Amino acid sequence: MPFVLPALPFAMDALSPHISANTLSFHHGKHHQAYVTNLNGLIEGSELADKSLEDIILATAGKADKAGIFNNAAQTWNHTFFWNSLSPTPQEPSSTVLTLINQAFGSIDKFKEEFKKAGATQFGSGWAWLIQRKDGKLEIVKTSNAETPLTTDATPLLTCDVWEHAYYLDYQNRRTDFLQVFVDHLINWDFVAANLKSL
Ligand code: MN3
Repeated sequence: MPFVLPALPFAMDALSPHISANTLSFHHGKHHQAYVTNLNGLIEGSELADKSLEDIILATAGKADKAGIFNNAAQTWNHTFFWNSLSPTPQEPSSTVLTLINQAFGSIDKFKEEFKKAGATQFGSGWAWLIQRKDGKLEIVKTSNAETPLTTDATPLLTCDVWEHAYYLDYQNRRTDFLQVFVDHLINWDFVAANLKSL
């Protein structure tokens, strides 16, 4: 079965004014859709055609001759994870999440600073992530282009897309302003809590 673009988990205007309906309509309806369409075209009739998205990502990661499939599969997965990382209503971290944040970063404000820094210093296109290591500790990492922590033994908890298409219509070149809005207004802390692995 071909992959299908998942519906956004909120209305197109639900994140306004932080992320406009105009940005979301292009980002979801054009960019995310293109990754899904490209992926379906690339795997059609191949041994990957009946595999899960996660299995396709793992099977093609790091293989130069499969870069096209990896890029489109990982971007399909990363974008769905990004939509779920966003909340239309302000949220606070649960006590469990807050304890882990404080252990790893010292405070929620320090977490926000480090997350913003990761996104701002990702040269070119990519992603900022909050991940959970195998020992349970939280960490912030950044990845280039389509790269995703899904291919490591860490558990992704939260992501912010820092490709220009994620923010340019609303913030132009001001990626840091977009990241500030993300950490202050948009984080879906319930999603972070749901992604924590039980130790
Ligand atoms: Mn994007």
